[in-house]
Amino acid sequence: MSQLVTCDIFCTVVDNYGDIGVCWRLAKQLSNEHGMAVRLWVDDLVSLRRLCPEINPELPAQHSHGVKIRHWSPAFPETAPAHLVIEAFACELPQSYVAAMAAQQHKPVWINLEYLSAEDWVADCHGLPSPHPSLPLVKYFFFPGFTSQTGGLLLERDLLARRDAFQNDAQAITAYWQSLDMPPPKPDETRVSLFCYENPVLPELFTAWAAGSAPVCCLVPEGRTLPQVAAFFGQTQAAPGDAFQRGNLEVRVLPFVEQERYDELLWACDINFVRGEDSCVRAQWAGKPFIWHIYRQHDGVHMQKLRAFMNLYCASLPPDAAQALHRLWEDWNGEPASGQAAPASPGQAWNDFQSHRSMLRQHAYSWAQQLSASNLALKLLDFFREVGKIRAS
Ligand code: TRH
Repeated sequence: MSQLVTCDIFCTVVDNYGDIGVCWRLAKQLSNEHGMAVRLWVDDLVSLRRLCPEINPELPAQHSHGVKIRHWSPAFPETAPAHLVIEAFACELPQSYVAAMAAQQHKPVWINLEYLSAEDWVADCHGLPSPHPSLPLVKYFFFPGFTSQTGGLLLERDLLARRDAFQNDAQAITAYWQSLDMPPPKPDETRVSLFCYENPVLPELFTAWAAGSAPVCCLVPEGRTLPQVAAFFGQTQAAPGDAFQRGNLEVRVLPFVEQERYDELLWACDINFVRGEDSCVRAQWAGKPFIWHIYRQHDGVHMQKLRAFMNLYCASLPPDAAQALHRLWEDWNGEPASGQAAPASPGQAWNDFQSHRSMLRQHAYSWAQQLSASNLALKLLDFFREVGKIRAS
């Protein structure tokens, strides 16, 4: 791009780290890979600091990783709007900023970046315009997704090459385990990362691992799951650095790492349990089998979302491997697999899943290759140029 393109990303943190996780990743990518001048407005700098420890939550404005970060407080300053304005997850833009957008001769391209879903309707809604009811502005819905008819997924330019280099370098992997103060996996061990919400079936899975015939080493990043982990081992609390053993199960608690380092954990483990949105996408890029703990919604629509994704992900798998995966995912999310009366039982589902491991490993790798054709940042920039051209003509 010849002219310096400016971009404002607005993010409110609802809970957890997914909203800011996605915005932070996108902000870095637009700046570092596409040379845009990016400003990220976020209402909760403490959450951003978890992903990027150099952030100072006290500062109203600061720079990190090529991005200008502004604390989005209720008293919004007078601000010249950017060329590209991204409202993440339908957070409401400050009125004064919207008025300033409307006053521009060349109106900014205004995008509402939506949550990720594999449901069919996403392709129909991706890119739809929504004219402002009273101002000369149009907002466009941009839906991330898994097919070419959607907005694609966040993927850094060099991510898959870095992943391959890491996964093919035994020394790098050993050094990684050493950096966590851990030995390399034993030959018959399954090493698992576990990032999830509070989950009533977690003790059952732990029990199955403890009683299993081969060792399982489970790495749990610091977070909401720790009280359950502690309770399983008869402790009152668990903290980073703690290690617990029962039967063939070893659980180690890890610190919550900087966002850029979380990928290595996913690349190094055999199987990853992930949650929400962003870690689920990262697990897919890792090219390893993964189990998704979906973010629960009150009206239960999360299970439709989960099943839509499962159907897409499993479409090219042999039926028995697909069934094993469906069962474990559904049981982990507290629902018995569709059409089955038995209660959710991830312990049993695990054994079946394990018997398809090598097939699921190959599938996970080729799935990542296939998905990489649909890159969100590139699609967003194409969309921005297209809309900009229509406006100018
Ligand atoms: O934190 P989440 O549960 O976020 C959720 C979802 O995004 C959900 O859709 C949304 O509605 C809700 O928030 C409000 O899970 P998610 O999306 O995986 O985000 C976690 C982020 O934390 C991700 O960017 C990866 C990052 N992370 C680290 O940086 N270091 C770590 O050690 C770990 C475990 C995660």
